[in-house]
Amino acid sequence: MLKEKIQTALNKQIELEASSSQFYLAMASWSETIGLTGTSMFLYKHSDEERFHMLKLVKFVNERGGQALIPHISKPPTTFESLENIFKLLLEHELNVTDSINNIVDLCLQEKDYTTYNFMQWYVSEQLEEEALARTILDKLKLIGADKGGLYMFDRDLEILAKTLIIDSSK
Ligand code: OFO
Repeated sequence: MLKEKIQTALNKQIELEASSSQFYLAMASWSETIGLTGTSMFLYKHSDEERFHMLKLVKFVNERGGQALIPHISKPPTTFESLENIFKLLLEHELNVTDSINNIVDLCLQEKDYTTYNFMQWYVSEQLEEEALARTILDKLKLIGADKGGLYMFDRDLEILAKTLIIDSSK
């Protein structure tokens, strides 16, 4: 049985993952409207991944005898300043998510809930990958600057990357 404090923290995380999914979906849609096909494919995939992160938590909470709460999500932005702005916001958001996951891991240790502690390790590794990817993308965008040819190549690279991203629901 899940302790109340752990359940509350996991339900907050469900909300955060759901809001990540909506946020990246808004970014994907905006990118698509300005012709950045590869970037939008990558962000649609990222949004799906976040939904999967949310679902994994929902199932875990319910399997442990708790009750997962499906949250109400506030409306994400409809436009963004630039491509660089998108990935800056994405990295900032991921850093918040990492803090939140680290807080849950701390709480698990305080409450001696080693099952949830083990379960959360998957999210710890996932955050490491997501932060690294967002930083790499931002570095590339800084290098490209205002170069239109570079931007075209960047968008094509993200299309290729999006095609290789597999959401492994068996993990
Ligand atoms: Fe769920 O990893 Fe990003 O937010």
